[in-house]
Amino acid sequence: MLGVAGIGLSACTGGGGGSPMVTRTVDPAMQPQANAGYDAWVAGFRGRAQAQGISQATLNAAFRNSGYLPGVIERDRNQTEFTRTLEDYLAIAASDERVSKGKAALSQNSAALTKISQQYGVEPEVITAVWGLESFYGERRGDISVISATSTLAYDGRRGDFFEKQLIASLKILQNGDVTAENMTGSWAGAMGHTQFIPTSYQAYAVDFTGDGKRDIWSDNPTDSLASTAAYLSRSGWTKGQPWGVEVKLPSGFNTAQAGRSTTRSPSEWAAQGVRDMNGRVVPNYGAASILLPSGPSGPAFMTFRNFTVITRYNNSESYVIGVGHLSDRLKGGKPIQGSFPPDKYGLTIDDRRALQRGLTAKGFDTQGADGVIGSNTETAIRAYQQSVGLPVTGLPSRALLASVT
Ligand SMILES: [Ca+2]
Repeated sequence: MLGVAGIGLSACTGGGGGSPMVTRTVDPAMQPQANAGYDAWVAGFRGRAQAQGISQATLNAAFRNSGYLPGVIERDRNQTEFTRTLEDYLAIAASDERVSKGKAALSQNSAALTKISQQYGVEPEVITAVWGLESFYGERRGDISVISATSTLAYDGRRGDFFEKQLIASLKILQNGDVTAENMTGSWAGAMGHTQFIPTSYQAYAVDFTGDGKRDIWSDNPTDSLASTAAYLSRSGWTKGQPWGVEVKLPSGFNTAQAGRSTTRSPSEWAAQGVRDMNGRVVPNYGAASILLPSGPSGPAFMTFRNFTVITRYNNSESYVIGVGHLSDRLKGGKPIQGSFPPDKYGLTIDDRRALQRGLTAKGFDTQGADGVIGSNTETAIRAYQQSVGLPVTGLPSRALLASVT
């Protein structure tokens, strides 16, 4: 969250299948390794930490089993800035599996979620949707030492100031007794627990909802995490009972220059231009609204409201916000997105891509599922297939490839 890659949708997705990621890190690059430069940096850092109120004892406990993680630097360097299309993102964010697991999670935690919702004024489905996107309902919380990860990134320096702040916040959390250094684990970038709070967000928003005196977002019990997420959304201005947005139909000839978050009008002004919901009705007045066309004028259209902006405080990615919003709608029993997405850059629709994945798999080149998202598993299968039939090995989908496997 907050622009730091968590382990939710930013990793272990794509390429079909919903097999849960292994939760135990076996990668040796994610085990502390000797590094003299890092050690010297930590020695200097200890003084700065003490000046900010961190005790010698806390520092000793924190760094006893922590160290430099080369794998963290690797992940930081290899963050490809390619952005998934909204269609691919939603295929993952609101996959059948994520929706059905979310419904199960809602019912398993209904007592806690009801109380949390009453206290903070955020719908259970919205809290659960954040949980689903951030950690697949707790399955992918991350098991990397937060002290190791944040100190490695602070030492590395590419975003040194940011991660030194996260490291200081982590040490304050330890000093406060909320968790031990061994149990303070998270993603490679230091996002922790069921809803992937970075340490400074934890400091600002985490709450103890179970009443045991600890704000415990790390344990299997998600209650404190879910309440902390609700507290965060509430403090960011969430309005219960209002949608994040609704899918709409635009009239032909709609001036798409009005699309985008910077233009807001009342729903009645949009209605006067002919904008309707997917049932042909005027959208109720939920306050100032924008029209978003994330996949261009031929893709689905959304009318978004203030709650959309609230979710951006959690993660300022339009796809993320629509993902949370749409997943929460699905958990409430809502329909999939009804508008059709334009074909991808290869001229393939999601149905074409699914047919391609099924065709490859049937021929013995397993794409690990047929979700219509071309990820590394599908690319590997394409390469192997191309090689086997003597085609140029590109790993890229195409209409010709689809025709040859179906
Ligand atoms: Ca607690």
